[in-house]
This record gives sequence, structure tokens and C-alpha cells, in this order.
Amino acid sequence: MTTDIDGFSGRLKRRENGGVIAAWIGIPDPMLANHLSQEAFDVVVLDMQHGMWDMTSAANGVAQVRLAGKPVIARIPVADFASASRLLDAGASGIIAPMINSADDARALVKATKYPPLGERSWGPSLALNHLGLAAEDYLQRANSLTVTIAMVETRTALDAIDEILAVDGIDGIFIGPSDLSIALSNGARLAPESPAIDQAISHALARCRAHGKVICAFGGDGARAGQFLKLGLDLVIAGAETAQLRAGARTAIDTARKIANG
Ligand code: 3PY
Ligand code: MG
Repeated sequence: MTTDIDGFSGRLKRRENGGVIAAWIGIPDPMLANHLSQEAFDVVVLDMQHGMWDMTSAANGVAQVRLAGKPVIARIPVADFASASRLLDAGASGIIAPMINSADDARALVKATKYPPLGERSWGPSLALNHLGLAAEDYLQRANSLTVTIAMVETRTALDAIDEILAVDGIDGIFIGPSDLSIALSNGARLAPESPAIDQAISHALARCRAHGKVICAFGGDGARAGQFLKLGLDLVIAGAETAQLRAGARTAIDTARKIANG
């Protein structure tokens, strides 16, 4: 059973410990989620948009992270709101939804992820009840505040509509996707997630989130970028995908071995 019955969304909103660092996993292997959960990540994200998780492997991934006593969030594919409520049923602590471009998109996301009166999430959280150790009535009363619904802002349209998106009741915060946003802002000319245009967009988004009292998250390609984001005041950051971390670790081990052998 998880130790995170009431914790994650509160910790995220209070920006405890100077902000949350999340693991980001696209390789659809629950055992990989188990291993990474042992590191000092505050939460684990399973990426179903560009990663290869299906519903069964994701539900098993959720269970492996829960086993480590940690919260777990799923990023759904674009507009796959039906999967959002299934993942919450499986015990996810939150949903990140890509390409939310308008208040209407945000309302559709809330409809699937929050019970009335905020939304129309349908009942059936059997695995979530098991993971959280909550009775059904308790879960119904608490689920809307226990889980986080995060809208990705990663287009020019979304940036222009950021106040309307943040004003939707049930949206707990936004997540900046710097790669897609850089492609959108350059009209397809550039992939530049670390550029002045993105930094400017993030500063603007941060100010708007603070004005609405909502959370701001962003994808950082590595630890250095994640550190900059935390210093700026972001609430949840990614410090690189697991593939990048795995390959960087392998590279360092090989370089070190060669250096010692040849030195
Ligand atoms: C982006 O940078 O566009 C993302 O969606 C992060 O994965
Ligand atoms: Mg994206």
C-alpha cells in the first residue's frame, strides 16, 4: 500500500522541498519503473504520448511505483481523455494531458478526471482503492483533491489562451512542453527547447500561474535545466527522460573505465 494517501497534490501545491523532481519513463516496462522509483525522485511520470506504454503495462507501472510508496502521474496521448480516467482508476495520482489549447479542451480534460461537481469522471476506481487503502465513500469525497489534472501548454494558441485555461475549475496547473512550443513559436523552423523565446514564455506562464494560484511544471532535458526551472520557481520539473539518463550513465561508465585503463 502506498504511503501517499493524502500527500502528493498537497506537497506539489505547497511547493514543499523547493519543488518536485519527477522521473519520466517512456520504456513500457513496470520493472524499470520499480528501479527508478528507488532513486530520490518525488514522483514518477509514465509517458503514454511518446513512450510505448499501453493501458495494461501502464497500470502495472503504476503499481510498481506505488509499491515503492511514491506517487505516479501518467501523460496521456493527445485528446485521449477516456484513458485519463482509466489511469486514475488504476491508481495514478494525476494526469498530464498534451496539447490543451483552449478552455474547451481544458473542460473536456476536467470532465474525464474529476468527479461531480467539477467533472463527470465515471465510477470504478477498484485498483486506486487498493493502492490507497481507502473505502469507496472516502475515495469519492477525496479523489478530486487527491489527484492533479495538468494541462500541457505547448502551442502559440495555448499560450494566448493561458488565462482561460488556468481559469477552468478543476485544472490544477499547466505543464510547459518546451520542444513543441519551440516548434510552434518558430512556425516549424526550429526545435530549440532551450532558447530565449522559451525562457520568456516560461516566465510569462509562471506569472500567470501564480496569479491564478495554480501549479506550473516543465520538461527539462537534463539536471541543469531542471535546476534552472526550480530556481525560477517552477513547482514540478523533469530532469531528462529515462533514456537520456540511462545513456548518459553508460557513457560516463565507459569513459571512466577507458580513462583509468589508459591513464
Ligand atoms: C515537449 O517538450 O513538447 C514535451 O511534450 C515534453 O515531453
Ligand atoms: Mg510536447
